Amino acid sequence: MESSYIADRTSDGGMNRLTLNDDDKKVREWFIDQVKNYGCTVTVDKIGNIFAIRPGKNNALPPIGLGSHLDTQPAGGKYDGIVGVLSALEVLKTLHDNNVETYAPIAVIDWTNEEGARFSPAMMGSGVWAGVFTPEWAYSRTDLKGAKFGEELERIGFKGDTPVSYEANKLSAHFEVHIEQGPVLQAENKPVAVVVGVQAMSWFSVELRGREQHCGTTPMDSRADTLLTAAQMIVAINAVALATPGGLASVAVINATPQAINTLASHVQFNIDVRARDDALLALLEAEIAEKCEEIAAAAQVKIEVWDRFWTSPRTTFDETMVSMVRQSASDGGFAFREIQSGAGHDSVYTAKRVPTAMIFIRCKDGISHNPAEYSTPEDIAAGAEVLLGAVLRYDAY
Ligand code: HGY
Ligand code: MN
Ligand code: MN
Ligand code: MN
Repeated sequence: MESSYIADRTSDGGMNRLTLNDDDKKVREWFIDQVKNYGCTVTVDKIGNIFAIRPGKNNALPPIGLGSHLDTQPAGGKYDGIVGVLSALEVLKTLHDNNVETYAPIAVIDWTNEEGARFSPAMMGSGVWAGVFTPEWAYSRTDLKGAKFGEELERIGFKGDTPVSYEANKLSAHFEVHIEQGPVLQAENKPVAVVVGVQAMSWFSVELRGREQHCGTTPMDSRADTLLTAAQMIVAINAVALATPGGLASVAVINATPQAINTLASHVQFNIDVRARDDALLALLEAEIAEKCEEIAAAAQVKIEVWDRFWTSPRTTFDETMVSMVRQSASDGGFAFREIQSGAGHDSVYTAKRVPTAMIFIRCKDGISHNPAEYSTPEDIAAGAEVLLGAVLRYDAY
């Protein structure tokens, strides 16, 4: 896991390799160095997606894509995304070391900004490639310090010259290995899962406007207390999701001004992450959360100035032929496995909009992820890479 040392390590061993920071630049350069050992040509597109292409017998065919991401959360783990790229590198190495010439070329891909933790939304690089976002919109996104995505991409030297689109960088299919980021495989004592799809999800930005008032002189019954209102909304959002089986809702970012200990907040911004097993349930959750928050604001003389669902991703179902190749590869490899729908978003959500796609999950300890304690055993990582190789060879022969 040499790549995990290319990062600002947090005190508890976490990884801070936020997209487009200096460590992301270094790990991209490390990745390009690695793939050169396996006879790959490298192209970087205009959103920084890196395609390392190993030629096959018939290079007129679009490559079989093996992708994931190298960016992390601010206090992330060493496996989320990284295992997918390293497993793909392992497949390249195995083909190279055994002089296997595939029929189609193989592309190992580092998708830009999968996490969406610094510049939202998530899965941005694969989303632009799939035609879901425009490059200009992506370039305009800013982080909490006001840095612009497009300027950061140029600063680290990874604003490539290849147009960023499926048409300019065709793939014939896409496989992705990823840690499960949940507890199911450990509970069932299985090393791998065949991922059949990804749940629906939306991200919101909410802004509330109250009144700055003196904490010491304003009577408790005549306040327009924005931070209190936000807190009541956060409790209500949690209650709606708790009461909705198959639904999840979280608030993990909040900003209040003026941040003076003796002045009631006049403005609060917070984000909501809503997820559900299907689109109908997501819509129901979104409507109920909005209704509850409107009631709370009305009772508090606080105005909801912004209620912006700035990103939504419908439920994704992966291609059955691809899923069956992963299933067959896991079974031929003698691995105990199960099928699963992913709770987390992945670049495969967007590649699935353009090409047949499937994913392989590997077990992770206690289901922990987006946390320094994230861990998968070398045996399970090897199992994931072996299932990936088997699926790729099946697809190549198909
Ligand atoms: O948000 C997600 O599910 C992923 O980590 N981008
Ligand atoms: Mn990931
Ligand atoms: Mn993640
Ligand atoms: Mn993800």
